[in-house]
Amino acid sequence: MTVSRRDFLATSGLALAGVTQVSGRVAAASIPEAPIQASPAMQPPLHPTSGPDYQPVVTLNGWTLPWRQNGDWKEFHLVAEPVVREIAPGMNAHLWGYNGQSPGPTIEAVEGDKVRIFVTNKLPEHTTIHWHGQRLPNGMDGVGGLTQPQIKPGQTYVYEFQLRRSGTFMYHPHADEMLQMAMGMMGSFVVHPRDASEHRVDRDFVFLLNAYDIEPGAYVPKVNTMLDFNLWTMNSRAFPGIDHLVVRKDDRVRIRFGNLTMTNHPMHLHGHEFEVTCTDGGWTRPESRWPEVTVDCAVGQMRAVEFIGNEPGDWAFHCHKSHHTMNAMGHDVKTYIGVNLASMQQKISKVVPGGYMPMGQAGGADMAAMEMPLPDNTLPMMTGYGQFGPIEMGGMFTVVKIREGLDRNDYKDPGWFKHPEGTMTREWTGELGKAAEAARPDLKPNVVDVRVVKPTGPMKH
Ligand SMILES: [Cu+2]
Repeated sequence: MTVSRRDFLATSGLALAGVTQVSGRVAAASIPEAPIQASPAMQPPLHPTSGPDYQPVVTLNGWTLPWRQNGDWKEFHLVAEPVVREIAPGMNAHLWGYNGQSPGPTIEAVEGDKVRIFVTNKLPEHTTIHWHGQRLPNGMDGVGGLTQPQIKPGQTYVYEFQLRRSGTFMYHPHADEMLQMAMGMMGSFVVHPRDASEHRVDRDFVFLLNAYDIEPGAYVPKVNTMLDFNLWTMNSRAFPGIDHLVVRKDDRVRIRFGNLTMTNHPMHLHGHEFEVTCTDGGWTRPESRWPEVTVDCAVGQMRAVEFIGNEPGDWAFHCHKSHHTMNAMGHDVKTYIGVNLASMQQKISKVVPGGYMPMGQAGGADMAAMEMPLPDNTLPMMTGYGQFGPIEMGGMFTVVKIREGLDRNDYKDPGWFKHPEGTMTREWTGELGKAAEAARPDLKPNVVDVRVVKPTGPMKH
């Protein structure tokens, strides 16, 4: 649901405050409406109603910014402002973003278009927007201090440039950049080829990889964290909150993603091989492509991968760093695999009042199914159920759902895959053979017994 800013403000009892200042040739009266998006759900693609045809992108848990045509110019209006973003059901984060969401809306236009983008700053500090990957006049590049003065709170600036290349781009602040990106300020920017037959696909998905450090029970990210983030997100959503990518069997699919975290993400697709067809530097030459099932996306890079979705099923699509498919967790938890916890628990319980419950003796899977009491506004470390039980994932994980018989541009969740007879793994209940049945004393786990000593005096360092 897209609501106009005026409607939203009216219903929420707020009023537009402050004077907007527009630099340049455009009078304040002619500023286009800045629509806002109240929902974190994927909005239907925005098909062009004028100009060249193209297959519009769908933004995971996001939306495309409506524009208006004003003479030669396609006009957009971004409002930088504090937002509340649902990271997944059960957890809201207090972020900064654009037009009601973090990330901001996807900007979508056509090669050769002249775009005029108004940027209104409703943050408590100054900002700018840098148009990552675009060829443009230097003064439109959005680097605060270097190519423009920062946009002060209450001011509106206007950026004007012609889109010289089609491809996959993004936008983000270049002012107090570390803090503003750690707070969620970013968005995708897709430029379609003028000739709709070039680089044509049937489904075109886009999202940004981002990360937050929000302590369990808190709402605001810690903005000075450098590496040890605890929420690894796709478009500020963590599994199981991330939209599934619904694909009609035999569709040509493009997935575009950019990385604005502080580390790289090897993005891995199950069941299909793909080719990297586009980066934020432009389309790759066909002779430079090779098949992959994982592609690393370094910090500040974008990758678009393409494949034919011809294997029906529920295919996992995720970052292959296993810590990035976890939600908030403590990283200094001891490893107890192989430790005799029953005896340790008994011994510790004697010295710790209130009892002690160790976990993880047989591994960590028990933690996915365990209902542990959590602080309010906290996601379980790994969660989300499939049709066969807990998926034991969090973070940067979602599912590509390939189905026969969908309509073109139908992105509705088709439910879980119904596996055809005889195509699923199953428990073997027949003969095991000697090797599997025989005991292997040489492989007996080396169980460690723990000695617990009650401290008797002040700790010495
Ligand atoms: Cu990752």
